[in-house]
Amino acid sequence: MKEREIPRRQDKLDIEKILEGLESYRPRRRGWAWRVAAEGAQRTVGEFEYRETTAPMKNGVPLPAAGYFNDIDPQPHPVITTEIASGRFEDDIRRMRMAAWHGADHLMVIRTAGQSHIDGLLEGTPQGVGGVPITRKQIRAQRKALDIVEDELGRPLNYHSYISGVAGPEIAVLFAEEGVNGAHQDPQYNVLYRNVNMIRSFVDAAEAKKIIAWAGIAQIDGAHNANATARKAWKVMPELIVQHAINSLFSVKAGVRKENICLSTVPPTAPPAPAMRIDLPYAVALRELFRDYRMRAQQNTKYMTSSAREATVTHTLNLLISELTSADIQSTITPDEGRNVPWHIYNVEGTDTARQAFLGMDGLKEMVRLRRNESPMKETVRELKERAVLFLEEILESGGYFNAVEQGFFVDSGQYPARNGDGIARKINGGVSAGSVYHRDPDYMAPVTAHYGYNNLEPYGNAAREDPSSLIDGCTFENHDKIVYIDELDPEDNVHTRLAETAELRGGNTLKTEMEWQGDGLVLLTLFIPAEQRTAGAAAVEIAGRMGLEEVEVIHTEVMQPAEGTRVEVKGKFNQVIDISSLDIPPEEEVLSEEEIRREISERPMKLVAATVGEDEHSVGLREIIDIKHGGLEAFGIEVEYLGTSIPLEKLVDAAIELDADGILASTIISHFDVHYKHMRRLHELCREKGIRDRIILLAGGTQVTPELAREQGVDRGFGRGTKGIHVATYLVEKRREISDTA
Ligand code: Z97
Repeated sequence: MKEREIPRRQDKLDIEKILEGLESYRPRRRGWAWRVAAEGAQRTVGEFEYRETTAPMKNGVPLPAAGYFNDIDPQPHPVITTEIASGRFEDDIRRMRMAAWHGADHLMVIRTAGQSHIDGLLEGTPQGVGGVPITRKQIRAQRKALDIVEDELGRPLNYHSYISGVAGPEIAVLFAEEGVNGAHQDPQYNVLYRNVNMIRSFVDAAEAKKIIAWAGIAQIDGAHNANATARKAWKVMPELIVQHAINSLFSVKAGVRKENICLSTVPPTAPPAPAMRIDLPYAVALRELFRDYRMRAQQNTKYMTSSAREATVTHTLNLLISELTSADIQSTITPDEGRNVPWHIYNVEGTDTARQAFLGMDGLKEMVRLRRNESPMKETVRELKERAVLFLEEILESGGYFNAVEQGFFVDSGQYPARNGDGIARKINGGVSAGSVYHRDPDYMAPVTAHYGYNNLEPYGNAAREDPSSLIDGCTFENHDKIVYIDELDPEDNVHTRLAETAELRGGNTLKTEMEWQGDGLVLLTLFIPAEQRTAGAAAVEIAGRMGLEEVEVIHTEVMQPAEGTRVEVKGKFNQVIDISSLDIPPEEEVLSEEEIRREISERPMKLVAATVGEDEHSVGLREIIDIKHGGLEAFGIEVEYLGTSIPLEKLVDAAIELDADGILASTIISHFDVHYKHMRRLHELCREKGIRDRIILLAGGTQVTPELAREQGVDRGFGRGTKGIHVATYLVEKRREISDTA
């Protein structure tokens, strides 16, 4: 495979190949990419005209119900985010591809341990040190993989991580060098949640933002962390607005374009709270105050438990707010955050929930209008804005932001102007790296492309003033060759040793179930146990153990009724490897499209006679195959004369002759002494005796019918368990074509 050859849809990404030559890999673009609105013909997808869709993808996995609409895969307007960080970047690469095929175009790498706590770049750090710190190798491998997936999909994919902590500016440089497209950057996050000194944080942020501006990186702020941290998230709404304002304006002053500044907003509450009544006016107030900026809406994960169903409903209601207030980026996290199972499937589910909801709501705003200037929206929005403005004024009165933080203004559980005195207070001269900010010397000069503040370029001439990095023939931003690439240093814990352990599983001959990491053996089991919650949990663990699962843990219980029973979900490990050659893989049944069958039948009508034969009164299965309601033969325009139950074979054949039918459909459920196969043989013989066998199609169906054995009896085709109308219709159409061709 050449460096960026597009894999075929049936081929896996070759991780080893991606890791090859990383030292010389160059990102091919910089900066954030928004989706491109669908215009003109692109707005019609299949039978539908959309209002808010974006350019289609060349590949993808359509939503499950798309099968009813010719597998259409329209793409909604907002960028869709998924957060991925299993701790093994090589496994995350595969997950990114899966999520991207489902429509995620913002792949966010989150880390399990605070990068903010690390005070430098860890170039050669293997997985496992302090969680998952960011390394150049990890970023480069993932960006390279995403470049390949971009080509497959024909749409840009945004790669994202955090610029925080005392190594923030260095990380910003790393991101600019490696083609990272989006980043969280907000000094308030450092101060409040990571206790990094506030002066240092704001100075670092100035530098980081300057680089963000140069690299066209989209910035996401950290205001939402206040509603994740506050005891009552809906109380901090005025403060959230203030935090957004501080970081946004700071970024503008550092040169970031407003369309790259994305406010991170989360609907503050969730049902059973009256969420829409509280969250919608908040979203409206925010968007009005920050009209020129972009909104990155996140789902509420504070008020979720381990019920994936409940989380999905909250997520969907959040999506309604995003639709009504035109969010630009929709973050999906995973509905499984509450169960701490950040598995592949949930990234895909979260992405699909967003895609499905947005598509379903396409054009909603044409019909439903927010009653913005009527009560109660009018007053609520106004009140929120006023509280935020008063908050800002009080910050000024108290001597500015640093003093306000010192006095514990932020993340207080009272709704401003109320204060409960439980805010996060930090000392101006305290925290990590306090006292580490110095004035630049008069002769200070840095020959770099993007730099904040004093740089004493006067003595170096005009060219240097325009472009200081020209003094050194370009810094690493212009000249990628100047980057020193350091590979992983740990001989034991590195990607190659990890991949060696799973080499067998990637060879194509064996399989092991997986949720997070190749070969992890993880499975999820859902059970209903007719017992109260604690007993049910213990029973579920016992049952899973007896089924052969190891390391079993309950991840969710839900009371159905306190005494009658409990729904339990357990995870466990199934540590066996399956040999693919030992599997009995049924051949794929190919069906014609519904349209093709309908067209053919309308051009050339088809008639069948049908009955259950012999002494057989079981008619439900046959009726389902015939019935229009469940996609039976009638739905395709095939005329079926249903003769009833327990019909003698002679009568069936005579009726076929009389009606000049194209085929006979005999249903036979009873199978004692192989009576069903005997009936089939007799049917075939009768048709021969009456001289119609060569022009009639004989079909036999039933739960015990094996297609091969049916054919041995002389009928054209047998249909067993699981047959649907479309299977029979496909066969009929194809068989009739075959008869016509040979006639
Ligand atoms: C999100 N679901 O998407 P550390 N800077 C800011 C942050 O908000 C965060 C960090 C840095 C969430 C992800 C919350 N955000 C989690 C403004 C974290 C990360 O380097 O891990 O300490 O910081 O926003």
